[in-house]
Amino acid sequence: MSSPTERSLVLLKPDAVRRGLLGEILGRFERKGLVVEALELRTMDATLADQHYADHVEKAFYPPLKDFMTSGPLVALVLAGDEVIEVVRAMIGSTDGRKAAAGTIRGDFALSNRENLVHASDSPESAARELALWFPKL
Ligand code: 3AN
Repeated sequence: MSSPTERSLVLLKPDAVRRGLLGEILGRFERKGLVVEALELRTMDATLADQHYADHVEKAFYPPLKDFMTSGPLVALVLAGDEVIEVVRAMIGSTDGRKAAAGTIRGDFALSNRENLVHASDSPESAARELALWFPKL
């Protein structure tokens, strides 16, 4: 018996929208074989930012991160597929785009540890929390 398909909450951040990289990034996920189950262009407000980044609100890097994440529209996605959480994390690369491996999305297109193009759930627990926050009706 196959296990139920896993889901991940993925955000194509405001820098991805501004830089015209939506097609490039979404295309990589599609070519990998992942399925887009929901997709929405929306702007994060302060309340949603504080909820989404609940683990980071006390950190020094949070105020500029919040400013950036609320600075313009982003694309919120639900991606589904076998082991999608781990697969997408590997595809986006490490947090700091300057250190992310070539071939990853951040490694190929980001030169910052704040404006790093993509957010993706990092565990089944964070995926469940983030999916409920962004797509409560799904
Ligand atoms: P990731 O997105 O790789 O899971 P987290 O969860 O550690 O990284 O951090 C959440 C977000 O906070 C990152 N995507 C990045 O935009 C920002 N961030 C993390 N660490 C720093 C830092 N040292 N300076 C600035 N921004 C940071």
